[in-house]
Amino acid sequence: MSQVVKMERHGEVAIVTVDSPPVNALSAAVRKGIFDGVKSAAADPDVKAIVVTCAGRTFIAGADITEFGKPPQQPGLHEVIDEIEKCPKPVIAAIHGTALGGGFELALGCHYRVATKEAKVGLPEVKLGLLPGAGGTQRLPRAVGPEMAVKMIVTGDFIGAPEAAKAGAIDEIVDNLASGAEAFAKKIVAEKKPLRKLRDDDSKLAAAKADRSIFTNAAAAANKKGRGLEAPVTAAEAVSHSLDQPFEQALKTERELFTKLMNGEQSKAQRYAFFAEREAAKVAGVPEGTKGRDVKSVAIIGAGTMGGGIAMSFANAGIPVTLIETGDEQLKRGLGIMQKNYDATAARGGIPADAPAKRMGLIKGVVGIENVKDADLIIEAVFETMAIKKEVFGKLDQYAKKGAVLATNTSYLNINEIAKMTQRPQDVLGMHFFSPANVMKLCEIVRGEKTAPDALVTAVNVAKKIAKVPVVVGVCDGFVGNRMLAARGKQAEKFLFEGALPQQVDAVLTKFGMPMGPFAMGDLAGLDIGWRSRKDRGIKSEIADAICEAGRFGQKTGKGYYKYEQGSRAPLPDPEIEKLIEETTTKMGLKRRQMSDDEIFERLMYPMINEGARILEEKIAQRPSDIDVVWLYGYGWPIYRGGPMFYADSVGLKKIAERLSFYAKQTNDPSLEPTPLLKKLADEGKTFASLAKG
Ligand code: T1G
Repeated sequence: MSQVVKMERHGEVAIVTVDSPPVNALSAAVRKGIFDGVKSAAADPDVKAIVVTCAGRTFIAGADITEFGKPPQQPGLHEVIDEIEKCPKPVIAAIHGTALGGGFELALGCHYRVATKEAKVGLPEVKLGLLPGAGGTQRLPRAVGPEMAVKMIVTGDFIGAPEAAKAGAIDEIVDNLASGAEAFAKKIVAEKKPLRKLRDDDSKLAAAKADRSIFTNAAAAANKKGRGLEAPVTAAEAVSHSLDQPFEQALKTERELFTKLMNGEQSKAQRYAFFAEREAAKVAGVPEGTKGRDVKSVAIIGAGTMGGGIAMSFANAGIPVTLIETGDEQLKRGLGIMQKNYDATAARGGIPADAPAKRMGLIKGVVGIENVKDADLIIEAVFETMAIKKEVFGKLDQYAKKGAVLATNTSYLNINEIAKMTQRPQDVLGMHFFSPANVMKLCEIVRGEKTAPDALVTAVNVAKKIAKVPVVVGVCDGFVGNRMLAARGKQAEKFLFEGALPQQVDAVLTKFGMPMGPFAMGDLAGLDIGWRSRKDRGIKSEIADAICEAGRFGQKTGKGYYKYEQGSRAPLPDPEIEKLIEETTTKMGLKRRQMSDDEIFERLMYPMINEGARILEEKIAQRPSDIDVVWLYGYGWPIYRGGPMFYADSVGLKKIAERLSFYAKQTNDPSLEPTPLLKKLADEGKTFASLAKG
């Protein structure tokens, strides 16, 4: 047998075991090992049944994504599944962990399936811009019915083994996988059960033949959730052919549709994003094998919007937190907002009805910072001024136990300054959550100049534990995300003086796939925040200031760059704003002009990419893909476009450098000139991705 697949005999049952860490992905070696194992067991006269199982933490978690784009190696997954399905002896899949993608498709090609209660199954290929390409679109509808199948395939959601058993995809839930699967195999043989093939069982399709709206509804729902994504709609189409094409032909159609997606731009970007997210959690520049500190108790300081959202993130992950405020009133208000949030989510079915009580039960509200004394991790989320943060960290130094990690949620203040308020700068770092903190997945882990490696690894581990996506960044104004956002915002601001209106600028980005443009974002966050900060720094911005002077702070006042109807968050263009812009620019003696969408797009996108290149030059980000992860999970960058640096490589750095130079001259703004790193890569015909290869 092969290195990664073993075959042994337990009496009349052959056990084919895949052992290919970390997730038993279907690499060429694994496929060959299973193929050979099943073939030789089928030929062995003493073998009456075959069990396919996996060592390690999970059943096969899918095709080996690292092999995509490389020349295919035989046997393909289809051949392996065909070998199993046509085997003259019953083949039973023994599932634990997460049987996903090609792994679940292989299990569906088996004659029977058993699983542990904790196991999960799913066809998440759409998350990679693909669809199940090894028969899943045809076997799953025959196992569970087309309606449940198309929903699972179009969303990529996993389901638990008990639910899958109830629906007909799993035959038995076993307590002990090895003995349970073997006993099940012996029972099948003893009872002379038929070699049941899903391809031959159309009984669950009949009901849906009359109602094909299940496919259009599933696709429409997916489209609503992931605007612009091709895979969900194509996957729904593939599943629908289970009703109108014979099995073999529908498999062929599935293959064609799969190949089209696999070779398309969207899947390349989504597969890149899959690995980029995992790469980001690997902290560069810490000694190999650095372990994180034990975190058994967490305290959060500040029950405001951010502190409350962070507390909810821990509670959502089932982790108890102590939430500390300076007074009962503030604490009560903060807990009240969380309770309201949970109740609203439960009311719309987002979480179980009993979840609000359970999760609020994990959040212990107390008054007084001395309550941090037992915490292993303390996250400060108080008012965003350096003076207050310094005061808090001075107290943390006094009350926190030795070895506690002291994290600030600041979105741009200097962590090194804050760390100086303590005798333990090695324990201080940033955990920059994005608002709303209980929803947004990104957490920028800000590394201070003295932050200890194990403190960093601790913060990364905790972020992953609360289902966040951690990215380690360096100290600078705005770290990675907000620094690039500021570069983009500076250009957007100029467009209003030059001739564009907020709605034109925002539409250019929403057409690209961003959830909203800079002006709608400003209205959402509140224009008064920027206004106050400009006044503190003595900076004038005539149009933005005039808008705030008119009391238009954005959604919170029903008017900002846009107007908002009562109870609606939809931004509506406001003629008042057009008038205000005209008047302000006329007073300034400016002549506005028609701006093209292309110019607006390039002058929003390329300065942002240029700032990303500066961030790499200054080593504020460890790798270009980290910058992409920040934008994918912190700002809703469309997953099918990979991230700003991935996108820049797809445009070509030469073109971007040329356009930046052009705009630098056209707008007399030397800061737009391509930064040396971008210029060098462009001149050498290289990509940002080439930096990651070292
Ligand atoms: N191929 C290659 N490597 C994979 C992999 C895969 N399918 N899945 C995970 N890894 C690596 C991952 O990069 C990381 O590596 C390590 O395993 C642990 O992953 C024909 C074509 C299984 C739920 O989409 O959802 O089948 O960083 O950090 O949080 O129709 O991994 O340690 O070096 O995510 O415990 C379909 C993708 C493929 C499943 C485990 N399958 N994987 O989560 O660990 S397409 C998927 C996951 C397909 C067929 C089609 C998760 C997980 P490293 P991790 P985790």
